[in-house]
Amino acid sequence: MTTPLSLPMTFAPEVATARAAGTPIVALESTIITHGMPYPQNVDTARLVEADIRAGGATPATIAVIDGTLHIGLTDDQLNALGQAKNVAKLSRADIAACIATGGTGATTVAATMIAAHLAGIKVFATGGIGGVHKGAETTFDISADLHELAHTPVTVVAAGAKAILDLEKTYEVLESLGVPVIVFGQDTLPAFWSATSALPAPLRMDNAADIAASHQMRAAMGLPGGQLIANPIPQDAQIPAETLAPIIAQALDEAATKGIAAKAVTPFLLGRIFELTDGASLTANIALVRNNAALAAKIAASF
Ligand code: PSU
Repeated sequence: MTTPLSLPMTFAPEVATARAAGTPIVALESTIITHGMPYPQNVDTARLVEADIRAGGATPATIAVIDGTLHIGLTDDQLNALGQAKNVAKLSRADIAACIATGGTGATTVAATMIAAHLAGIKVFATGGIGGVHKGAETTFDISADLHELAHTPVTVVAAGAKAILDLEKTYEVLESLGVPVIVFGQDTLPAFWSATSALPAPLRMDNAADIAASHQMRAAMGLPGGQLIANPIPQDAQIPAETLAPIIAQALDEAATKGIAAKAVTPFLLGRIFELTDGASLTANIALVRNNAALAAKIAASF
């Protein structure tokens, strides 16, 4: 007989307090820190986003695996160390258990953060943009595990839509096939990450946090598995118009293809090149949109 293993999961002090008091908690991912933004802006942003959630009346819980323990909420020292660590694994559904079992350290993507948030009883999670169907997926089959996770795990994910480096039409087509509600906040078109709008119509639209929380609860009441994607447009004054970005994204994609960048390395490579090609403007917009998502997520968490 083998002894069942228990999950090493630990809560940061402020998260433990919020759980005991039953006050709202918002989960945050850590791949955006380790693979999505350069140091030191990554750590600065993580701190700002946590502060935004506190200002919105909720408690932030940044999630990561450190030395084989699943952390729900990080101390400032842990956040700072993760932001500077080299060769941190980028964990998704396929590899998070292996990382914990072998005592590893890794940052959680949207998919892995949803799994961890659900284990910790957290219903709302804020990030920048979800992964999705990559351009050229008809030959590479590169489709983010984030999409299937949204179909499986009952967490409401607040993002500025899918990242604009992706094939947005195919991404939303797959989400529809998987039965994932895509709710645009406050407008009739889907946002496109760094840009507030796109040519794609909003599958669903809601204008207040209470409706979003109610729709999450109604899915549970109906026994429907999975979460919801809340597509929250970047504020107008912080956006980069899609026309400005299109040639830059095309150049970054060309370079990725020429260099043979594949699998988990694609998204970090593209984000890094777009940062360079926009002289940092893409990062400024990314920070603004994550903070905007954190503020909405706090309101949704408070509505539960
Ligand atoms: N949001 C951002 N920057 C990021 C991410 C989200 O603003 O880097 C991360 C998330 O962790 C998401 C991942 O799950 O990018 C998508 O990676 P991939 O395309 O390899 O699935």
